[in-house]
Amino acid sequence: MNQPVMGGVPTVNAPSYVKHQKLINWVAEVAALTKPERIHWCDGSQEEYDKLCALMVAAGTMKKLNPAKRPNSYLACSDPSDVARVEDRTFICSEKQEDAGPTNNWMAPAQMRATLHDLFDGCMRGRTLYVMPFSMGPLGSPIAHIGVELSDSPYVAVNMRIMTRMGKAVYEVLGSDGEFVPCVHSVGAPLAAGQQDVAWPCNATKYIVHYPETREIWSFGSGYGGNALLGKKCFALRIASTMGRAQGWLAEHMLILGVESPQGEKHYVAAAFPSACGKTNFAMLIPPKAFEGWKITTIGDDIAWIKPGADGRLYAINPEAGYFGVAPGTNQKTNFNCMATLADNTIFTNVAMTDDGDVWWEGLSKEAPAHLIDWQGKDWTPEIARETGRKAAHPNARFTVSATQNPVADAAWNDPAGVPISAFIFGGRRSTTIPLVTEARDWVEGVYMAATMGSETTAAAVGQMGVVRRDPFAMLPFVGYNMSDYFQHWLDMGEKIRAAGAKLPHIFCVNWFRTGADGKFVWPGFGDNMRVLKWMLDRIAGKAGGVEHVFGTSPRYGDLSWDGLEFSQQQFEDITSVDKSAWQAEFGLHRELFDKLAYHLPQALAETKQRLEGRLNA
Ligand code: O2Y
Ligand code: MN
Repeated sequence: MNQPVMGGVPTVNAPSYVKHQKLINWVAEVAALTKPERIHWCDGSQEEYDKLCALMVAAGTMKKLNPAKRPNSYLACSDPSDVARVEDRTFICSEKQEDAGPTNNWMAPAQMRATLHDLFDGCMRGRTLYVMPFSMGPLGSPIAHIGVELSDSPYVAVNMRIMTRMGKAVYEVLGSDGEFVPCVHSVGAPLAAGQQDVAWPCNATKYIVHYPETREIWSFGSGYGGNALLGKKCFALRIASTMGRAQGWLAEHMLILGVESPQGEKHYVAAAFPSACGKTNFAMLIPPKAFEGWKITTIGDDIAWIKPGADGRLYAINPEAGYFGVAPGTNQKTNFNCMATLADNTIFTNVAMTDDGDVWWEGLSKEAPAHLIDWQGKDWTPEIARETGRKAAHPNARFTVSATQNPVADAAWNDPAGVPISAFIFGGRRSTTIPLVTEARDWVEGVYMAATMGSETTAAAVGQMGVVRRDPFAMLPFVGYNMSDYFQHWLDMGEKIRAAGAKLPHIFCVNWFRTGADGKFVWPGFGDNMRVLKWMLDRIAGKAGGVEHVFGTSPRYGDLSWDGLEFSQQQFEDITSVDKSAWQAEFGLHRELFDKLAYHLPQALAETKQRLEGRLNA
């Protein structure tokens, strides 16, 4: 890892297998600016991963978990100030402000470049700059794209190895002049000569910056999740959404799952939910006993890249290679397959540690252990929790684990061709108003449903929790350009598929989260969501009934299969009823959204709103 230092900056010393001169020059440029002590070109090997983990254990960044309980696994605990995505510090720096739109923070690129230049100047002093080539999607897939992240965080390097196809093989696809998205990341904590490092270096000043026109990402000050693993939200959603718009494809905040009937009929559906609404659980769902013979398999749990295939249909890949899921609430009952996935080879972040060297988080077991070390390194007992309300794990605590460990990974999860999408599902967390499931009457009404989605906020982003915010397509923090142009892109994609004579995916809107008078969820959710999925497949096959209402078609009580579940007609009413006054208020909120997005708002959506409101009031 050590390299000769020339005038305070290490020589680049690219390995001989790196043939891409532009990439080598860029690494040299960034090194000249950031002034790391050494440069390490990641090869993505297990040996490299093990060495970096050992280095972090020695530095106090990670603890090795008891190998008898959790083989090959680690716990990292972040600085308490660095625990989630920072949306208020996330910027889309397009030349024109209107191209970022009213839902994104914006700064002129030249001004941002000047600000970042000062921050990045010498920011890696005393640290190693890791060069990480990665493919989002199977190597060489026509749907995949390549990025290279430069980071001074070994935690980022090991997480990127799990979350992306990272390493030497990427250079073969890149060749001498292949395209890549340059991603620069620093924790923003330079070390003076002899200065002792802290366990989780970071900086109070944070910038997560995207230049959509030049397709670059620069991230400063945070070492956590979506702020630092730049292949994920920054590339696979914000930058990729701009690439998709220019090139005629979709980059979406969607899980992808396969659903196969006992007769062997198989469909793939892509589903968008806001952060921390149970996407990983849905992607790994186990059907209830009464659904003997039905199989659910996972392609991806968070992001989908979707391109038209030769037959005009939409084909999707999961651009990621692992899961960075929320730990709290995950247990054998809520997500058995996930717990099996986490049995070994996992990095946990901000969960608690048991006295025998394993991990624990709220919701893992009914009873908490008598003693834990919490995510902040403090003693924790159930009594302390009762007295202070202090959680053992941070609510946004995460696991990083390879998709290959998922026992229900779909056979095609790594298929470069992707899988054909039969339906899109859009969901939000709403305690009132939105019915359990509604099928849109057509593509435009489906786009309207997705565009006007709202959801109660969760811990995945810094900010107030539990307030309803509009979250179009579950993409509010992730569209890398003007939201109204994004709506138009969806409408255009529908037109293109129709023009190609291909079948359009059906569009459904779901809400698992309606609550009763006691404030508790009425719908059991989890495995029982299979009942809703089956209705969708039957709709696609043209064999399920429903009732058409103002916003589309929903099942009647008798249209869902209730085998093995006691769920009364009244309970069904409670989660499917369409309350006129609640919907009038809802349309008021749609109007507020459309007022905000008035610039370039597609006429088709304004007309759809008028038509639906007219129907409601008729
Ligand atoms: O950076 C974080 O705190 C996690 S954000 C995240 C991670 C995995 C999947 N989705 C999300 C999200 O915020 O949507
Ligand atoms: Mn997500």
